[in-house]
Parts: sequence; C-alpha cells; structure tokens
Amino acid sequence: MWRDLAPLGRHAATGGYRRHAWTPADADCRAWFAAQAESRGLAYELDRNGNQWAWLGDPAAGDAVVTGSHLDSVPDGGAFDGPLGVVSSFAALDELRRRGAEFGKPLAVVNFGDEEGARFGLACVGSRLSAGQLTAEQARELRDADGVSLPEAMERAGYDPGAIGPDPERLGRIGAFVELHVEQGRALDLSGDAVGIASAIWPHGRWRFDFRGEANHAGTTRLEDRRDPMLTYANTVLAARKKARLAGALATFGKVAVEPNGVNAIPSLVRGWLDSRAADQETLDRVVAEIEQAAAERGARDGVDVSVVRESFTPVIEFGHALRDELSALLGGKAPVLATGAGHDAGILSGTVPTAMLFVRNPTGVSHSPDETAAEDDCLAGVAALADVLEGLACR
Ligand code: HGY
Ligand code: MN
Ligand code: MN
Ligand code: MN
Repeated sequence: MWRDLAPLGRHAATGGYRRHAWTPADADCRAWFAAQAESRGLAYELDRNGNQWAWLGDPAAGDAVVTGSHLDSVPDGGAFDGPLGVVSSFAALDELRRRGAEFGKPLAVVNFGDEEGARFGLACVGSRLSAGQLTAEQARELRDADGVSLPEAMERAGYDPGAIGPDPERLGRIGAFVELHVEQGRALDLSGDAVGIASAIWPHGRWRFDFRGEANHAGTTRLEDRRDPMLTYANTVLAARKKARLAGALATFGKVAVEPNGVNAIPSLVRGWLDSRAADQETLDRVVAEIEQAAAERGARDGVDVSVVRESFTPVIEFGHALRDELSALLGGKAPVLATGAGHDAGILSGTVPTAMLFVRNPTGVSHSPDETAAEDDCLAGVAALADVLEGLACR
C-alpha cells in the first residue's frame, strides 16, 4: 500500500531511497501529492516555502485540523519515515468520508518540504521557515555538497523562492496539527501496541567538527612527522561513543568529508558531523562538551587543529497535554504515551500551534534504512486511529 501510493519505488537507489529536497525524486513525490489532492476534490495549495496543502473546506474559516508529515528521505532511507504519515492522512480522510462524517472545521493534509535536511544539512526547512524558526536570509545561505543554494535548487525545480519566510497567516488558520509517523524505535513492539501517542521529542542537534592537519605523502612521510586529521577524527568517534554510553545519551558521527580524499595522501582536512541527542538538555550539553574536549586533547597530541560549529539545534519539545490527552481519550485511553529522539515537523510547529503525534508500531525499530518497515495491519490501525482523532477534532 505505502510503496504503491507514494511513488517511492522508482527512487530506491542501492536499495534505499534518495528523495532529497528539490530533486527529481522529490518532484515525483510532490506530483503524487497534488494528484492525490485533486483526485479527492481537495483544494491544492503550494505555500511560499514549498510546503504542499490539500484542503477540505475553507481555510479562511480558521481553527483548521491539519494532518500530514513529509515525503523526503535521508540518503538510502526507508519507505515509511514520512510517507506513512502523508499516505495515512489521505487514507484517514477517505475513511471519514466513508463514515459520512460531517466536517465542522476545515481539514487539511500537508506535505512539509525538506524535513530530513539530507541535501542542505538542516532538518525541517519547510516547517522552520513557515514557523519563523529559520529566516529567509539564513535559508538563502544553505548550500548542498555541490554548492547549489536552496533558492537555486528551488528555482531549478520550478519553484519561486522569492517569498520564502515566515507564514504566520497560514499557521494562524490551524487549530490543531496531528502528525502520524512510523515509530523509529521498538517501544510499541515491546509494549505490544499498534499505535502510540508522543509525549516529547528529545533535545537534539548537529555539530560540524573540522580537523585540520597537514597534507602529505602517504608513502614517504614518517609516522612521527605526520599531522594526520584522520587519526584525530577516528579517536573522536571512539570518544563520542564512550561519552554517550556513560551518559545514557546518543552520539553519532554519520557523515564525513575528507580533503583531498586521495588514497595515497594524508588528508589536510577531515570534516565530521556529529548528531547528538539526550533525554534532557543538561545531559546533551555535557556529552557534546566532553566530545569536544576529547577532540581537542587528541588534536593537541596529533598536531591537528579542531574547530566545532553547532549547525542546528532543537530544544526539548513537550507536546501540549490538552491535545495529547484529547487524542488519548479519542483512542479510548489505551494508546501508550512515549517520547522519541527523532525530530519532526510536529516538533517545529508545536511552538506555534497545538500539536500532537501518533506513532505506528515498527516491528524492528529500524529507521533511516531501506530495511525500515511496518506491518500492513499496523498501518491500517494507524489510519483508523488517525480517522478517529480527526473525526473527534474536526467533525460535528
Ligand atoms: O533526524 C531526525 O530526527 C528526523 O528523522 N528528521
Ligand atoms: Mn527521518
Ligand atoms: Mn520523519
Ligand atoms: Mn516528522
């Protein structure tokens, strides 16, 4: 169902998906979204930041109930992270129509652009711009690995980046936003539940570590004469794992760039990106500081300069209890409530509109991988739960 409904299959590169912002794969997903809206007679809108909306009812009436997620992916990502939420939103709307629901408020399905930040390095670009958490100036500075700026990428994809920026009027129309998402963990699998409700998103961020050494010949430079940044980087990766383990936090160096990146050349520069997350701010701050210190100490030994830039950060998101409890009641009080370390557009929006999240069981917990999966029955249970929630929030 999910691979058919959202055109993901064509973009499975080396087994995983590469639906990155403003690429042809993204364009296919966007075309799919517009077609889904049109086939249901929903009013389609593309907003100033490239987010897509499919409206039932008049948005100007306000107090809209909005549901949706994202369609883009991480490199070699899976088929469910994002698309499950968008597809389930359309399917839940279909279910409400089957039930003969009478809508007392406008309802919309949304696809937020560039949630994963795979191309430009910042997550939730579409929702951050609309919520005013990323300025147009900051967005214009974003560049991909080929030096293409976000506005250029948008233009090449046929979108006008001229008006990117805060969208308070549109977000002011929203009375409640509910995002359904595949769980990126095994809590529901362990508890034996198909659907859960989010309580919070851990604080998390991305830090860029630059390790600058001295380029030299791999075949003629004595070990004692080297200033090898790869050595410092490798020891920093090991230190990050140790510090995170000791603190009960998470730390991942998942992306690296090496210059000049030649097999027979000692690098001049190794650039490593740290993703770190923890259940509370104090732990996160401490772990990152300890990793920075370990990098600096090892760099001093290796004759390597280390500099660190925090590229993005999201403080802890506590989803409001009122909407969360309303969802719980609408689901009969049986759905477990759980926190997550994964960032979401719902987290970004929660600072602006009442927001809640539903999670669907992931039997292996695996995500950000082609192996991500969810059982059909659980996906359908997610649709039914979302329909119940939307009916309770938007219908007479
Ligand atoms: O990285 C995250 O936490 C999310 O999947 N974008
Ligand atoms: Mn993701
Ligand atoms: Mn996601
Ligand atoms: Mn999300």
